[in-house]
Amino acid sequence: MAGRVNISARLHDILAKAESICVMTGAGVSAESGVPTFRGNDGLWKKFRPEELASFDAFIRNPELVWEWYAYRRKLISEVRPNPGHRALAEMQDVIPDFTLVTQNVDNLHTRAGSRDVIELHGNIMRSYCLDCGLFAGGSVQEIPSGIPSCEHCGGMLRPDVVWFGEILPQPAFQKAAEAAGRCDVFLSVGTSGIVYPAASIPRMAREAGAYVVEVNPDSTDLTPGISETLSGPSGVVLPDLLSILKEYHGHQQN
Ligand code: BJW
Ligand code: ZN
Repeated sequence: MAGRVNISARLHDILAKAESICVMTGAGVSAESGVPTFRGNDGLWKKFRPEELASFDAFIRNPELVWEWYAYRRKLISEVRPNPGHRALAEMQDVIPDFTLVTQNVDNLHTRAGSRDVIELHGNIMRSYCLDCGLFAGGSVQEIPSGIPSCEHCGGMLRPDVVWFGEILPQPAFQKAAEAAGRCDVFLSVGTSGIVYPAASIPRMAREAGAYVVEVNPDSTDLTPGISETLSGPSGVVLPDLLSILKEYHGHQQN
């Protein structure tokens, strides 16, 4: 059911003409599935802030603790389901000719909702790789490690395939995201606080290249001052509304 969110006439007009849309999501898009966001009290695990656990230094200092955090989160994520926000984005890819979905999330929920070619800026919590030989392991939602998992090939210590503070983002992913932001007509920044760089620079790249930048978030964020229009509400409500509008204007194309 469309029409619950107040969308300007200007945005209607822009959505009607849009040929290229780029969306970047953050933890807020998964909040309605029951995955805690990073900042705010629900982000705490055993009294640790994510910033205290999400670094290579923290991992080397106490790999048991950091793996315990990831095992807890893998289990939690494996028990939740994509929500209407994820599903609306998965449908948008068949409505808009040039549609790119970029996510900071590591939870795999966009792919589980049916999105194809999701650009993962911060990796994927379901994968691990060996610190010694680089071999990738896991990938199974069911695989919840206990203790420190080790490499099947060389016995080395595995680490989660995610991007921690101080680490470089996967360059092909960042490059593709920057290109999509640079060519889109509409950029949606969904459920992110815009605090963590370089991901937070992507909406600005879109704005500088001339896109209409829309923020979907119940709260204002660090990005809000540079945004063209704010749609204030939960992504599970706003994104299905945007999808309905896009379908009205663009019809439902089949692949
Ligand atoms: C809803 C909702 C609903 C709720 N609907 N919305 C000083 C200045 C600038 C930069 C730096 C600096 N000091 C250090 C840096 C660099 C650092 C950084 O940005 N730090 C900042 C914290 C200051 N960045 C890095 O280190 C990055 N690498 C890098 O820069 O490399 C270059 C370099 C290397 C070496 C030396 C120097 C430079 C790497 C960043 C990696 C981030 N990794 C994490 C963890 C991933 C693994 C894991 O999950 O365990 O990524 S941190 C965490 O934050 C995670 C997230 O992807 C990321 C962003 O969080 P997000 O998604 O925005 O979540 P929240 O919780 O912040 O916000 C949720 C939002 O949802 C809120 O706004 C809610 O209102 C909203 N919401 N319900 C819609 N229903
Ligand atoms: Zn190995």
